[in-house]
Amino acid sequence: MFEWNWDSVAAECQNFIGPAGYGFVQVNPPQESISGDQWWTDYQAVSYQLTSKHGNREQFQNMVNACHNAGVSVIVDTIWNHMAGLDSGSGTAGSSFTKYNYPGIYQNQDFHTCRHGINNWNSASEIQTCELAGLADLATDTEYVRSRVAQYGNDLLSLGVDGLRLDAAKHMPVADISNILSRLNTNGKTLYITQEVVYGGGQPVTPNEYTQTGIFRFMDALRDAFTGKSNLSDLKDLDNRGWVPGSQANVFVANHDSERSSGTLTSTSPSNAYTLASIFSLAHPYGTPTVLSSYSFSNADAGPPNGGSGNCNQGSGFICQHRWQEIAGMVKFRNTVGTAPMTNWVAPDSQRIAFGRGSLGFVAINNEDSAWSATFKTSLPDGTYCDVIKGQLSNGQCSGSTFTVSGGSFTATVPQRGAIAIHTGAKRS
Ligand code: LAG
Ligand code: CA
Repeated sequence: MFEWNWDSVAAECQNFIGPAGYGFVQVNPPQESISGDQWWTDYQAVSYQLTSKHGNREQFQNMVNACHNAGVSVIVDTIWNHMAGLDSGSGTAGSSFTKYNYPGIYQNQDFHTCRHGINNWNSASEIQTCELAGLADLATDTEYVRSRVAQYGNDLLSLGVDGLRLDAAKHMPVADISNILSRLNTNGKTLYITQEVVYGGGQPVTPNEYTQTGIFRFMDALRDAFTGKSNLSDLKDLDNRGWVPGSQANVFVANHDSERSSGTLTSTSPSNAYTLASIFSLAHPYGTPTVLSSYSFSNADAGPPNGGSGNCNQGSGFICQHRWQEIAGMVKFRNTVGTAPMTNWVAPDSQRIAFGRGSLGFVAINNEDSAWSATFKTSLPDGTYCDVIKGQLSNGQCSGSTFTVSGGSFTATVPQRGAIAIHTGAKRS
């Protein structure tokens, strides 16, 4: 829920995120950061006080509780690699700082001695000890920094946080991250960890070194397929590409950085590409999908509309991808199919695919400019199913169209640049 404040996330957990069946909600960095209207001030940490543009400690705690009450776990974006890069300033909780001196927390000796940007991306030591975007790079190899970062992590866990996005993980050696993680008091809870390790061809720091990592090459592969640069039909098996195993992979169609970069899929991409890619990410067994929910902008630096008080009202400026029927419908599909294997794969041409997930669900994606009518073989039980791309099952009725499975097959017309999906959790009769 990119840039939604704590009060609005709390409400959305109860109003939609929980009932829709999402397992987790991921929120922005909650720690004190530099002030300013731009969204990226969050990534310039000033202290570990939970007073940010998104709310205070009490509001944060209230959000965690509200989401938990709605059955939703909470993932927090955390910044372990660096502190603010501005020469000086004061933070969202009022703390004054100068670069390399954040009073009461870190001083000069707590930062790596490389005091310039990363120039040589062929050098692991530059990537990990020099300054990403000029941000003061913490000496995560030292006892003090590790213990201080872990203290912050433990504070979040004490408030009930269930998972962490490790911002700029690529810029910290795996050994430093695992040392800090080992200091967390999880009380037996398995934390959901997703590490930001952007793949760079030929670079010495690779996602495969890290367990539990975001798969940026998944994002690129979907962009290429849905813009016709590569074959959708080549995305059948994603465990054979040298990416991390699916069980360790966090996949997404976009994140807050990619939607501000050129040549990426965004919610306004032509030919329904973003929606189709999102459907694919939720249907395919590889990885654990994240759905970005973001806001419209004309200036890439601009902070959220409505002061970050997120809502899905018409004209709010929040895009609310998490509420789109195609996406929310596929969340329930995924919850229904679980780990069932891919079955009955067909790809009659390079931009048309269909597959089942065991005997629990079936999806067809048509990335062509003409409709695709076909009879699909499936192991779903006989019956009439809601097309969850078009609507949901409520009070025994489908709000969209239906398909009828009989004797191991069903006939459907998949709209041009469209998809259909059925599953046993939305079986009408
Ligand atoms: C991330 N993952 O590893 C975040 O996903 C990404 O959004 C963060 O960059 C980055 N790492 C650092 O945490 C964002 C903006 C940057 C911004 C930075 C710090 O994309 O543009 O840099 O947050 O606020 C800004 C200015 C830079 C300046 C820097 C330091 O844009 O020009 O050098 O601040 O003052
Ligand atoms: Ca570093």
